[in-house]
Amino acid sequence: MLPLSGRACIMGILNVTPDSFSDGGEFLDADAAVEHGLRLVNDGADILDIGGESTRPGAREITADEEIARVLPVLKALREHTDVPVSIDTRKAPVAEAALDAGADIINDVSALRHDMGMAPLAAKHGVPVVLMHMQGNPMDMQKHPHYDDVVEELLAFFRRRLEFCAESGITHAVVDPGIGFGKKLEHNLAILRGLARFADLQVPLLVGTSRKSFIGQITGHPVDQRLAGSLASNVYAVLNRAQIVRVHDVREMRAALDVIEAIAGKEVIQHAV
Ligand code: HH2
Repeated sequence: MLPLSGRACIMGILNVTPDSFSDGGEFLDADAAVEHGLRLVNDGADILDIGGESTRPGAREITADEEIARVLPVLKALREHTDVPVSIDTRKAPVAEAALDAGADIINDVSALRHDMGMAPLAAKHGVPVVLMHMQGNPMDMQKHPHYDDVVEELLAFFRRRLEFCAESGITHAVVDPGIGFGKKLEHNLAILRGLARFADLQVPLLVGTSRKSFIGQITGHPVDQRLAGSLASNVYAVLNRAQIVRVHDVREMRAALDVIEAIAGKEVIQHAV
């Protein structure tokens, strides 16, 4: 189940990969990954999102076995130390299945269940929530020529179709995520963030992931290791425009930013914002 209580919820990113765009290689060692995951929980993460495959632009797809070998030891060890909900960030049903069997609670699929046809029946069988992220193209080619006539309208239409597919597949809990940076130019990312409140029409929780992404670098000129301020600003904007979950690397700082907003505007800020 999703830990949604009316407060904005923080999903802490735990990448067990050699090549993720901002923290690749930092937590490839299982002990370091577990230690980092527990630090994120201590810093205020409501969900831990564990991923074993980078989906940065141009990333090479790895095999399910490789991905399982990266994430499973970390997930199993984390389960012994914390009961914080864990989501598995994968497009592959065998990886999701191994993770669910090891105690994961949520599937985070950047292909919105389109990459592996085994994913929807698996999610339905386990009764777990699924994050449906929008991506135009695939990681290999998505940033080559992204094109939209009306990006927000096109994403809303996409999600209506995917939510229908979920209902037909027996999936009862879905979350939508516009997929910032996935087949989108700067102008598209900005239009999506500006139009976030319109995603409330879909009547399912909204997740947004801006953390350290390149659109922040395009705006500020800052390299990936200096995008904390831009990440916080964009996530605060998202929460004030109805995002219920923000997916971030810097949990401690995000928690503090949300605590301040809540102190000013009240805990129900996400329900009453804009
Ligand atoms: N972004 C990334 C990966 N997974 N999942 C969702 N639902 N939303 C996102 O915006 C999203 C995601 C990319 O970020 P990161 O995990 O830091 O990098 P990489 O894919 O290089 O591992």
